[in-house]
Amino acid sequence: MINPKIEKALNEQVEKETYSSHLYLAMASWAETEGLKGVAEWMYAQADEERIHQLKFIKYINERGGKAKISAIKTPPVSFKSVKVVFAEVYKHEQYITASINDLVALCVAEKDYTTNNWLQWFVTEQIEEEASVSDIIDRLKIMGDHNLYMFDRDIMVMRAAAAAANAQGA
Ligand code: OFO
Repeated sequence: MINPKIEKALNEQVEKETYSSHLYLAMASWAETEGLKGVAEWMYAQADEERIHQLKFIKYINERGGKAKISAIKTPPVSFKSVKVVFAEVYKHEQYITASINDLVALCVAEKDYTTNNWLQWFVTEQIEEEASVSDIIDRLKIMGDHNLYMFDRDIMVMRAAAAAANAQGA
């Protein structure tokens, strides 16, 4: 049976992963209406990944004898100032999620829940990748500048397709 403190913290993470998915969906929709197809595809795919994270937490809580809670999620912003602002927001958000995963790990160690700690290590690794890929995109944006958004958008579309192909091969 899962420790109630851990169950509560994992349920808070369900909420955070759900908000991540909502936020990226909002960014995808905004980019689509701005004609930025590459950014939109990247964000839609990212929203799907966050939904998988959300499900992983839900299923783990239930599997360990707890009860996953599905709560109302705050509305993400509808529009954004620029692509640069969007990716800066994504980076900030992922750093927040990384800190949250680290807090979960620390709680598991304090509560001697080594099973959940072990299970969480997948997310620890995932966060390294998430932060690195966004940081890479921010660097590209800096190099290309605002006047080269068309190129950037195509570039990010190619990046996403390559990542999807690599994932499909690994599956
Ligand atoms: Fe779920 O990793 Fe991003 O937020």
